[in-house]
Amino acid sequence: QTYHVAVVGATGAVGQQMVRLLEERQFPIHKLTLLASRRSAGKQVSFKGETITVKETTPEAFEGIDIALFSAGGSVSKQFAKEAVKRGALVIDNTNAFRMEPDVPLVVPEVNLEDIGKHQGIIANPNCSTIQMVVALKPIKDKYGLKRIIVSTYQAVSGAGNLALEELKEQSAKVLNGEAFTPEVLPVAKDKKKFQIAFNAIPQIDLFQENDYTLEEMKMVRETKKIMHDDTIEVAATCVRIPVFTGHSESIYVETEKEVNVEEVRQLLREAPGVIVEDNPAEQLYPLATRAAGRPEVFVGRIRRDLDRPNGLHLWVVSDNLLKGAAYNSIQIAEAYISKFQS
Ligand code: A2P
Ligand code: 11C
Repeated sequence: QTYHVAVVGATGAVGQQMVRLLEERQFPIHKLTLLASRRSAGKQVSFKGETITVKETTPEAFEGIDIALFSAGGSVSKQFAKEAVKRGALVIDNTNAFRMEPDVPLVVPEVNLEDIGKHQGIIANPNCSTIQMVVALKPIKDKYGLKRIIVSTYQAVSGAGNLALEELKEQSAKVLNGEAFTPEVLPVAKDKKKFQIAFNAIPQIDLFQENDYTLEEMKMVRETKKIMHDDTIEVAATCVRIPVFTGHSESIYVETEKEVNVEEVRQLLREAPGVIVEDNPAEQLYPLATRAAGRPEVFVGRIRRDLDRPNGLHLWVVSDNLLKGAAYNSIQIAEAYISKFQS
């Protein structure tokens, strides 16, 4: 069987990766529809040697679509995802629009594949920084139990989209050339103030919430509990944007129920699906964003026991935010849906 697939946000940082992966993985497609805003209607994209013309996203554009991959921002998903479902599509949504709704599974295949079976037309793809963290922590949770997570992120600008990528490139050149500039995109397009990202670190990703955490930080908290089916895990996050193009890095501290054994943790992670352990201090081997970019796995290293707590563990976790954090995870969900859950 083959499918008519739509990518919504096909011209964006994630959408472009979705199109590339659909081609590269030989996803069973007989027709690909590429949708974006009116601004991009008429743009041409090549797919398997053919040229596809991007169309404006409208309710009617979803007629005949079997699987719709959304990555055009939460407001576009809110406006169109249900229109797609109404017309018979399965929606895999890579935005924050429906993630916390009880009847929408929030899926990382390495962690909670079985939740796909509960969908009512929409399956949500978690936030990039959550995905790489739960992939690394799932084997640890299964073996030792997880009481608490404290995570600090070092997130790449591509997480904020193509405009943010352009801003980092242009600003970096201007700083090096001593030219003046006005920040326009980061930290958050929809917030009042903008700050320099080149040669800087900005401790704000998305908007501040009433509790003084940012939305990105609260996504990591809520999504982790939902994906792991455990509201008792204590999670606190600090999310920081750094001038890296692609690849989110995370310093994660966890407290487990049972005492951890570092060599055993390394072995567990070596055997874990989707994980590559890079951990050898003697050889200066540890995960790097520059090495993770372009790869689908989650890289884990710097694994060490806390100096004071026998059930405390520190890890450094890196992954390509556009791939495992977004496009690749969505396509894994689509592939699992086709092979295991289609009725
Ligand atoms: P467009 O290129 O036409 O603006 P990024 O994450 O890189 O910023 O990309 C966002 C994606 O979401 C782009 O493909 C963008 O299309 C798309 N998009 C933005 N606004 C809309 C909208 N109102 N309707 C449909 N697609 C949208
Ligand atoms: C970032 N994590 O790096 C964000 C991007 O909820 O899917 C993804 C936002 C989301 O800016």
